[in-house]
Amino acid sequence: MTFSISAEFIAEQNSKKESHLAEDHAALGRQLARRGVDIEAVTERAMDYAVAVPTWGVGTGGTRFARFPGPGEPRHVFDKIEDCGVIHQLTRTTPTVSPHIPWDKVSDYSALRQKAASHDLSFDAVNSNTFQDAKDQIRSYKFGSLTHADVGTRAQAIEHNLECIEIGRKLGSSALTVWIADGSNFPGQSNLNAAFDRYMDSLKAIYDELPKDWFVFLEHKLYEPAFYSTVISDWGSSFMAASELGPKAKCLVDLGHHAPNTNIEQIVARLIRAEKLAGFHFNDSKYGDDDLDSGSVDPFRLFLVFNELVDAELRKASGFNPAYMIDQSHNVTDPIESLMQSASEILRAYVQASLVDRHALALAQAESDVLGGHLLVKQAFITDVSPILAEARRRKAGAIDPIGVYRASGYRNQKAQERPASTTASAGIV
Ligand code: PSV
Ligand code: MN
Repeated sequence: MTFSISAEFIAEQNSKKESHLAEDHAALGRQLARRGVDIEAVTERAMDYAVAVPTWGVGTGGTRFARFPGPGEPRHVFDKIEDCGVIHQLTRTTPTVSPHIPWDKVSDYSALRQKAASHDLSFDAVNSNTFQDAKDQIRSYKFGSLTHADVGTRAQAIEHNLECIEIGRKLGSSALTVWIADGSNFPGQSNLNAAFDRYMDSLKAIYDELPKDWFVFLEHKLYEPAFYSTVISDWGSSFMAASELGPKAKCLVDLGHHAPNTNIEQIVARLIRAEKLAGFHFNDSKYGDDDLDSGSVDPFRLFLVFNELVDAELRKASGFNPAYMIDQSHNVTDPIESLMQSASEILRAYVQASLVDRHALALAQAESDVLGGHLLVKQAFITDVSPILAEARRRKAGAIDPIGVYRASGYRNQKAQERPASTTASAGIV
């Protein structure tokens, strides 16, 4: 028997905080009522919101320099599912997991699906991996994959993506996320347009094999590991590719994949307008693709992204149905704690964005009331919606204080005993 956190334990821990939460929720309710906002409606929105957790996120990550393994790390995808299960059990915000192939390859996918279901989890978009060489792979991706100059290497990378679709079908997914590391490190190494043409040929071959109800999410990234040029470097290249491919191809926005100070919310707005927003890989950053915890460095930026999303949702923008996922590397924290905190911060941004008085905002904008418009957005951002988040969790039998309950449960120590440290584990993220 492996250790798990019981519903009784969560209820017992919650009972210590319930009366204070009720007071705080009621007080916030009165404050919001003065602004014409019904806290019950907002609490229900919070209860309905969901974001996917990446299987690779529950392992300790690392940098190019070192990886410092933590105790009780998951040894394989079944362990990862257990950890993802705890995140959902306590936060009630993460009912799906996003797998990465071949990291999560197994011989029996129905067993994996059942394991996930036993933790109230199902599978979100499958991520293909042609940015490193898999064991026993015939051709190397050192100089590229879907855009490699060698046709055989491209065929192998296409085949891998088709295998990902096959695995995804077995797991009940309906989307494939493609991020390639392809690019060049030296001017002259690669023909910039020929590489893009090869990308299109490869993606067309994958697109043609997508099941009827599937989407392919194209993930762009400015740089790294290619430091001179990246084939799908920005939302322009991604949008160009998705447009040429067709309606089942959309553009995924990883918050860390832009130049510093880029106005990401404006990119999001444009992709919504073009009906090409696939969804997100949430994380936070200070300098580049830092893969820090969502909302930890710049919560206002996260809020402004959600401001666009909620605006699109409420006006029922055509074709708007983004997939929300987290994509972070937890190098110095307990990954379960980081993911719970991140899910909570993402939900916070969603709830705050739901508080914007959109009617008043439209009026302010129409009248060029610059500061008036700004203050309406700012007022929503500075509202402490913590009682709504906690109450939404409590009503769904989650934890009022997820990290507190997790620490009190002793889950990590239990897993440290159950899961002997692996000597082979490499960096959890690249
Ligand atoms: C690349 O930096 C990325 O954001 C892609 O989504 C990968 O699948 C993920 O990180 C894990 O390496
Ligand atoms: Mn990503």
